[in-house]
Amino acid sequence: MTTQELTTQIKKKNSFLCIGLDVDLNKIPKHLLDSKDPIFEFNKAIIDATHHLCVAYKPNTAFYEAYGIKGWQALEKTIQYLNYNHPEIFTIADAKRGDIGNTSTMYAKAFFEDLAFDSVTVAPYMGKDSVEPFLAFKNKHTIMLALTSNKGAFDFQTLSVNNNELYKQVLETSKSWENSENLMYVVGATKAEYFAEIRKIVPNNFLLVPGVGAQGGNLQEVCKYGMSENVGLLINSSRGTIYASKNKDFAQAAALDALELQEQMKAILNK
Ligand code: OMP
Repeated sequence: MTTQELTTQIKKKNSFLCIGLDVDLNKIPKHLLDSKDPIFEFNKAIIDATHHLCVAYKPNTAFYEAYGIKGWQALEKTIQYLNYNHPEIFTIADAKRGDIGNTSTMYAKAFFEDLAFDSVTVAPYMGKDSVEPFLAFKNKHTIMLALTSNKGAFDFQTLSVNNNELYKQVLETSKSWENSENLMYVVGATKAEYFAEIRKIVPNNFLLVPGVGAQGGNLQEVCKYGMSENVGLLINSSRGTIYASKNKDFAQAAALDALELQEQMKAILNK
């Protein structure tokens, strides 16, 4: 999917919501545990109830890998269900990969070719040759960590390097990498006050913004400083949306939470 197609979807749906499919068997409604594939059944119900309100889904692979082969099969079924039924929806494998070049190529093949995700999250720590193998894939997107939503972001990401904060250096340096037009960046919603500075360096790239809902980030603030001409934001909500209810009405409750976020987004887009 191209970023142009993503922006078209955003305008059509009046939404830049990404729903995080972080499935924890301890948190899903008990009645689903009797089914053959509870993770997939949960995802399918959430997708069926919310697909008209969001433009992206982001399964975090940790929540699948934790359940071994069954978890990985549920991830595969989920992405196949999405690509077959909702090919216009942007898909993010939140895997935070990155390694020496030949290994990164295999990670990229796993997520872009085998599982057919539109994008994957990548850590920048190992530098250019660890990220460029992901960027080599046409019409696929590499979402690199810039300034993350957690407290530990201040351990390294804001340290001064060459009189520049490290996360800013990451943004600046990565702009010169081959196929850098395929880059998006992760910036936490809990760091709203940093968005204006970030937009000076990357005015047009899409930013994946996790941290609203359960982590307390503020949607209005993020949009005020982070929105670009082509919108340029994907705001993620995982726990706050998918676990809105623990009961049989979980999918309707997720849809209500998503609707609330989408209505806020619509108001912002139409301002
Ligand atoms: P909730 O806090 O439940 O909405 O989930 C946030 C999701 O975004 C989880 O899958 C996190 O792993 C992920 N995430 C962050 O919370 N903070 C970041 O800085 C980066 C990510 C991410 O890359 O998506």
